[in-house]
Amino acid sequence: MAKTAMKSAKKPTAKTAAKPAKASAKPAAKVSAKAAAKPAAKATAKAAHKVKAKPAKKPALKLSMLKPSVNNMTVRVFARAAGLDAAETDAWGHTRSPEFMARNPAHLTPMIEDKGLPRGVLWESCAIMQYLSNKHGLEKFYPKAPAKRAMIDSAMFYLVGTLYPYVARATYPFLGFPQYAGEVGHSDAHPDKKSEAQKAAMAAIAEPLEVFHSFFRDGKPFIGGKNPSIADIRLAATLEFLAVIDYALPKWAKEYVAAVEKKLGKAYAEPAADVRGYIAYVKSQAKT
Ligand SMILES: N[C@@H](CCC(=O)N[C@@H](CS)C(=O)NCC(=O)O)C(=O)O
Repeated sequence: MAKTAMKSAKKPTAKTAAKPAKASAKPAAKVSAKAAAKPAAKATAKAAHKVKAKPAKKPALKLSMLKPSVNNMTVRVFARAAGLDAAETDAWGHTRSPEFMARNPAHLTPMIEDKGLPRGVLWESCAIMQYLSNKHGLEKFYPKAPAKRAMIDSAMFYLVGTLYPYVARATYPFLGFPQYAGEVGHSDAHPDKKSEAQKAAMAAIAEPLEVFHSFFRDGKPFIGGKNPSIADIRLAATLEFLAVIDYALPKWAKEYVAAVEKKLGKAYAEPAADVRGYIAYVKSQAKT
């Protein structure tokens, strides 16, 4: 993964190296007309300076991600919706490589790289969205007022700490993702026991889901109010996984995900297509 990231970082440098050759050819012609007034060496230096003034546009943000993951989809949607220029590196199969682990011992994606961070990298989808919102003053997604912000934080912590573990236990066996150590799904228990545990997790989803609706949305279109906040991006993305088990989402939840997608447009649809495509693939494999 680190190698891939380095490769993509090197590309613009190669392009940049090609451009000055062209650019310096043009000013050279102009230079000959003015040669009497200015020495060629000075003119060439000026031309080189002109080229330097237009550096190749570098992506502001490096994001290591896995396309089928809703944790990753969350940050991919957010980066697009917030207009942040993110260079995505597909970390599939690389998260436990020595290069990746040296930077991120938790081997988790999404992961961003940013010079301002004390350790250079940051993982955890919600922490990434909070950091980027703070850094770029994106109050539309993450309000500054303490009470409003606290509700967004509460919704996200509740999602990561309560809803997501149920979603993972219910869907990971079908997604082909490894389950968490210490859980029935991860053990060598009889398949009937694993199926029982999966069904129990699936049944447990309804309660926290309803809490998002009745408590956090509280009659508003989104947890954030009129517009989707980072908590809404996190929730809508999470619900995408439930399609793999044909979970019967309540009407409000279907309309809610559709509303988040409508508001965010391509910013949502593009990363969602990767998750949906993976689910469609997994389901097609299960049928054969
Ligand atoms: N709570 C974390 C979960 C991150 C996570 O579980 N990432 C998984 C993909 S869904 C991962 O990168 N796994 C790769 C590995 O453990 O090697 C978040 O919201 O970012």
